Amino acid sequence: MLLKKAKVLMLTALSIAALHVLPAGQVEAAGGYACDGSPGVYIYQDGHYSGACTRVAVGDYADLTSLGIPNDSASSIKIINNPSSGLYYEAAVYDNSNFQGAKSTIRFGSDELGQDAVGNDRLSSLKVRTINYTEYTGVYLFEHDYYHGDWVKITANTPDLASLSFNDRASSLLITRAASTGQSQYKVSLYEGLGFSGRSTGTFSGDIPSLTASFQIFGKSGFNDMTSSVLVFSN
Ligand SMILES: [Ca+2]
Ligand SMILES: [Ca+2]
Ligand SMILES: [Ca+2]
Repeated sequence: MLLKKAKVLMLTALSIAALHVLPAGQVEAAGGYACDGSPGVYIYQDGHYSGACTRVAVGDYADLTSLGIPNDSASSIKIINNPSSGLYYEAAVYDNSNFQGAKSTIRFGSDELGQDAVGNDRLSSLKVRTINYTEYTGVYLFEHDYYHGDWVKITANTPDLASLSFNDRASSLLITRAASTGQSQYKVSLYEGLGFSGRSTGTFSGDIPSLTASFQIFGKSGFNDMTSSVLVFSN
């Protein structure tokens, strides 16, 4: 009897796992799923990807509670992409229901939502979508350290960041990596002045979690909130 029960349980577990191996072209139904490592957006109740977790599939969710997630409880978000299928996930998260109020757009996860516009324990609605490789790849400049806050993506030389409303705002920087090799796809030089003038960080190809800490050769605040133009080279 016990053995039979165990067998049934095992078969159930197998069929649940099989659900996530979708035939090519078939899209997973919108909704909340177990945090099983499948691609998608993972919403955690606590910071640093801990506490109760729900994986959210592509869809618009005007009220977070429809996913079984308590309102105003989310503290971190992890993104798991599916590079072999060319699918990258983006979560637009809102303070209020019906996609209203403070908004953060997250492509690389947030270990502390309190560092982003939406805030800690504020999340009430969200939209999850996939973006393709072209939309995903680039050099991302972030408003705050450790890839938090507003961001802009650039893929070409940018002589005036004010054109992207990002003059003297960058505090961290992330460069996407090729799915096949894991290598950074771009090299970057940041400049203090417009049109690639003034002091420069020199050329680098790695992520910079803190422009303050990484470039203290320029003084106490490093290269924080100083960047006005950027040269971008293919790597
Ligand atoms: Ca929380
Ligand atoms: Ca809220
Ligand atoms: Ca900043």
